[in-house]
Amino acid sequence: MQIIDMRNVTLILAFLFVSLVGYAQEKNKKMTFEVDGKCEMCKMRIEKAALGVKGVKYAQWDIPTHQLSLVVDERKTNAMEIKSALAKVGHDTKELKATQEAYDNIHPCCKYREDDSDDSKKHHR
Ligand SMILES: [Cu+2]
Repeated sequence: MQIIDMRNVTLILAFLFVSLVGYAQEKNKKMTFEVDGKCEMCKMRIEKAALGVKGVKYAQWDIPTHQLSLVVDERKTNAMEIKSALAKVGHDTKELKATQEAYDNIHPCCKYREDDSDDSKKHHR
């Protein structure tokens, strides 16, 4: 039996440290957040905008729940960057609202803001 060399211990510790740092910045980090939208067109626009951000590997927006599920490389991007890309194409998130100009550019059927306001009156005849 050999006594463990201190250099090996140092190597092991260094390896553990690197793994921990690697863990904090995940290559395939899953995240989910809410994005405002309404329909199939919104879905395409939201997913396209998210995937257009460098480091986003997977994006799927669910129409009924408004949840955007992502897989991102945390070393390349972060949630805020993705949210600003979404705001640019006219979609709101809790932290970041699209400008009126960006919102005006989305298709009329996608006007989710009006839909969220009390539209019960509009439907009364
Ligand atoms: Cu839409």
